[in-house]
Amino acid sequence: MQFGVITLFPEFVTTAVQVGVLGRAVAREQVAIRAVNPRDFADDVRKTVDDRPYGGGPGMVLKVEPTRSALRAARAALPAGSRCVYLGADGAPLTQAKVAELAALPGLLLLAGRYEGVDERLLSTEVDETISIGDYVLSGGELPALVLIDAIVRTLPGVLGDEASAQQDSFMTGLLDWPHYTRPDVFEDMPVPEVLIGGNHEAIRRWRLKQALGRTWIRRPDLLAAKALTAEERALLVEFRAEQVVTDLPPSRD
Ligand code: 4GX
Repeated sequence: MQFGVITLFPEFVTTAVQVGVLGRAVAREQVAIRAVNPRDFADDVRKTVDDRPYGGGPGMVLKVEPTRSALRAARAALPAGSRCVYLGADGAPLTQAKVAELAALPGLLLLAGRYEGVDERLLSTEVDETISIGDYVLSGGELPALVLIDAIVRTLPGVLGDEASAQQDSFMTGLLDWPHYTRPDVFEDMPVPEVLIGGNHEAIRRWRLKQALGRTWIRRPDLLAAKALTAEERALLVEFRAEQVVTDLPPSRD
């Protein structure tokens, strides 16, 4: 898959994508990520990319002409059927379903804004959709673009090993992950749950499913409400809730 990123900080993007799973996918040429700077398309001697907002107010707005030239130069290098996304807090929330949808494309052109935003005429003519990575304010769209690239690339076939790609199913099920443990079997009086040491794979599967259901019930009831549970899952959640009530009680005095 090929990505183009329009950014005033190309080194930020090209450096970040050299690390970890993403960096390995780039090194193996499973993905290509190219950053294009609107400043390289500014035609005046000062290399102007921003200007004051019509109507007044604080801050600056990214200009149409150099940004559109950068977009078009990047688009020319992407395969036919690629899509253009603007990253902004006013976009549709990013979900794993949206990640899966975009991962099926041959290429993605990402516009990372700075300042108070981008001239609306650029968004209305060149951008297919706006995506938000969450309800908080950042100082630019580069981190959201990197979040989107990372989330997409790790779903591409051959990028993660078999073990890790099975793990990724966890979010696809609509449940949070279960707790994980490694050696030592006792750390500062805290033992690893007995069932994980026993080697009874069916008991371990049930324990993990129960913990995932319980955690989702406690931490993200909204996710659980959206999920249709099997009879086994309902029974495990009933068990988890029964155990919670008991452990939440103060210790007995007799
Ligand atoms: N999820 N930002 C966009 C520039 C901007 C400012 C105002 C439009 C209007 C963000 C987020 C995010 C910071 C990207 C401001 N664009 N992007 N940028 N949250 O906060 O995606």
